[in-house]
Amino acid sequence: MALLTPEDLKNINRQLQEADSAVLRVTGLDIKGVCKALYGTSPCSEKVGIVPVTSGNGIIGNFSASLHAITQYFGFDSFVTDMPDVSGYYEAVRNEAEIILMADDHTFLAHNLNNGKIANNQPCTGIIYAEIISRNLKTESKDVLVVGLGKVGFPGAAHFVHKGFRVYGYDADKALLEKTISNLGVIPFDPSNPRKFSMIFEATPCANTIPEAIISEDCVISTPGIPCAISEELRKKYNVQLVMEPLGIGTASMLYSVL
Ligand code: NAI
Ligand code: 2YC
Ligand code: MG
Repeated sequence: MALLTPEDLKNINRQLQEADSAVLRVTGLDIKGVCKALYGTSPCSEKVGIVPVTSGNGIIGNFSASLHAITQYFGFDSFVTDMPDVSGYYEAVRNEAEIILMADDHTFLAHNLNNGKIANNQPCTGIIYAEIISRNLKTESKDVLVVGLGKVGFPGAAHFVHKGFRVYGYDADKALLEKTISNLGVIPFDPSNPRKFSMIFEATPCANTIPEAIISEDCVISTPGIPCAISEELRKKYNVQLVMEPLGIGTASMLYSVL
């Protein structure tokens, strides 16, 4: 699994504010508005306990601090436990956390102890980034290209299908592309026979996965993928609206989904 680095998370508040502005330009709503429209919920200062986890590759610098900043940004009352792991979980519950946020190298979860609801970052991220671009005010088109059909991309593609979009899909892993075609009825995109798209969703751990031949003028690219799917040069050349942020939008989706 592609792990975040402390570098990815530097200046998380600025990254979040810039992403919020991009979401507002594309959809007419801010991130809170999109989450409310998607889940029908709104935060009311719920107490969130953030528990650092030392397993696997261990604690990632800036990760818990970023979650603290993100939860505050979205209107939650949050704290990071002093202890990690089991002791940290115990500390969170004893300090009256209503929602637990914690991540090992494979799963990042939000668990609401009051209503029992639980969320996983990967599908929640795919769904929210798909919802954002599905609300693109700039085009009537219902065609969307999804690049990367893994743990984030597949749920994103499924969300587009559910919302009635014509979904073109591509993944370097042919087996995964075949699975998505048979399960979701996605149209296979052939990179050797490119066409222009005004909406592209990307969720891969690779850079520059979106070729110039498919980028239309004023294209919207919604991408949780790290590193960025297009170069700064191409972004400027086609005036691309880029919705991209390393952790906060996906975390907001998790939290709104368990309220
Ligand atoms: P995954 O490994 O499950 O899926 C990635 C997919 O991309 C794979 O199926 C792989 O075959 C495909 N792929 C790789 N290179 C490709 C290329 N050049 N062209 C087409 N497909 C290609 O990974 P997952 O969990 O879906 O995460 C995807 C990315 O999203 C990772 O970079 C991860 O760090 C990032 N991520 C970002 C979040 C955020 O909030 N911004 C939250 C969760 C994940
Ligand atoms: O600091 C800690 O508590 C670490 N155990 C956190 C590990 C997070 C691992 N996951 C990631 O790096 C991210 C996901 C949250 C989204 C994409 N990769
Ligand atoms: Mg995000």
